[in-house]
Amino acid sequence: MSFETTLVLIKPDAIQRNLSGKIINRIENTGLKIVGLKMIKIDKKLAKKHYQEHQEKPFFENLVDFISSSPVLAIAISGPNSIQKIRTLMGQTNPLDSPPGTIRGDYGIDLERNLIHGSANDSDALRELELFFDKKEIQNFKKSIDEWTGWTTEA
Ligand code: IDP
Ligand code: MG
Repeated sequence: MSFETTLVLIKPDAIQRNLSGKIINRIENTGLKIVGLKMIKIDKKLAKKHYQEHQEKPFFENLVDFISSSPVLAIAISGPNSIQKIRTLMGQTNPLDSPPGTIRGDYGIDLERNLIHGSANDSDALRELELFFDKKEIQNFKKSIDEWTGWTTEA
């Protein structure tokens, strides 16, 4: 088990469709812990940095335009294996390939408007968290239910 912090973005489509509460509820239900949260309007410069791995892709311009089109919620989420757990909760990149029970499977039909971003791996998580949060904006705190969810820090 690895103790990790990951970055989630609740994308513009989810905010516009009033789905952010439902998505946050699913994240909280897992036992993972929200340790940072803010609403921001991503500018083009930040969007390009965040999606730098896709800069050669044909959909890059659309992706940058979409993520900066309307506010998002940036959320830092900590806990055991949080990177993989969030990816599992999200479903596949294309909502069509995402089974019911996943966020993209339940709420999406469009590859571009797929509601949520989650960091893909350790190095992406570190890089993306730094783009969206100052260290002082991350709250490391205990909850009394931690022992019941298996939320433990590694020694
Ligand atoms: P991920 O969000 O599941 O990690 P990535 O491959 O990192 O998926 O792609 C980033 C985002 O770019 C996706 O969430 C999706 O909105 C968009 N995207 C990915 N592939 C395509 C495509 O082939 N056409 C249009 N948009 C795409
Ligand atoms: Mg990705």
